[in-house]
Amino acid sequence: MVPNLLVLGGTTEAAALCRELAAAGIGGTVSLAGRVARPAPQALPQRVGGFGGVDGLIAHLRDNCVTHVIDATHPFAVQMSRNAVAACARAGVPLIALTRAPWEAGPGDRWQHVPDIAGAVDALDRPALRVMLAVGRMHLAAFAVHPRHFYLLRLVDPPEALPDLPDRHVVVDRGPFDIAGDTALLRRHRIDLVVSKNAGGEGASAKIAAARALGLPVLMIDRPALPQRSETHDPGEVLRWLGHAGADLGV
Ligand code: 3Y8
Ligand code: NAP
Repeated sequence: MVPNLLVLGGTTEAAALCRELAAAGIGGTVSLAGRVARPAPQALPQRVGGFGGVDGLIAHLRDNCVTHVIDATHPFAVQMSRNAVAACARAGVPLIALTRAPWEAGPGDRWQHVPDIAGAVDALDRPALRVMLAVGRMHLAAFAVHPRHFYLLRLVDPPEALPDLPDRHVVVDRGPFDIAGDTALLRRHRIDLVVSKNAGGEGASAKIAAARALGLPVLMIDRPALPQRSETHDPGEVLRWLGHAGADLGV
């Protein structure tokens, strides 16, 4: 069949996959939630906004004659991934996830693993520190229970309102980030501790390497559990999977 893909995007890997699909002349659409004001342009036609839960996604698959779904969302985008598994199973549309391996601590890393955002908040119940809180905008309010710390916040968009973190500095920037830049940022703000999701991949890893270089501890937020589905870390495997799943790739 002639493929008509739906790529659930929002990551570096999704953007790279879209470039490969477009170069191969494979038709599809990349989808974003609409979390940020000016999403980066993508190599495939883009749709922005939720589908309306599982039923909304099923209707989207049907109404747009989607032949295959590639879930290339962030490992912390668990609701989207759960919905994709449920919708594709009910609609009978093949699904594969393009993910990236979690980071693993190496020599020189001083990581304390916590299970989730709440675990990171609990782990900050200690005397005043200077904390780089690079977990985005959506979870900042949870940290307001520990106002004594200085927080270096990095956000994609200028914040309309910020939770009650009285001692903070906001950096508005979007990744992918680089090690030299993040090392300078940690130094400039005399950071004692970095809080990070275990995003994996390259785009968010600079702050982890910078913390290692500066001998700083990291509160590493482990990934939430994701539903069982076909997964790969390799965009080339996605193209092979498409061929095996009946897509006529014209090659
Ligand atoms: C809207 C779409 C690309 C994609 C780039 C990746 C790398 C750079 C690093 C830090 C950590 C953080 C955050 C981060 C990174 C990539 C990737 C990644 C982390 C964009 C994008 C969208 C989003 C949504 C945004 C979240 C936020 C998370 C900032 C595009 C730029 C912290 C994740 O303001 C908000 O509401 C922001 C929300 C979800 C997490 C949060 O809870 O706040 N990403 N990020 C996507 C959509 O609408 O569907 O414009 O490109 C994409 C990228 N952000 O093309 O190279 O692949 O992970 N994104 C984290 O890792 O903790 C920043 O500052 O060090
Ligand atoms: P989430 O909590 O898993 O999803 C919440 C709802 O947002 C979903 O049920 C869906 O709404 C909508 N949604 C999420 N991703 C979507 C997409 N790609 N296209 C269309 N709708 C989407 O999602 P999230 O963690 O907020 O992540 C949102 C986006 O940011 C995703 O594209 C993700 O890849 C990207 N991102 C997230 C993080 C992170 O730390 N969470 C980091 C980097 C990038 P409906 O139920 O209405 O369909």
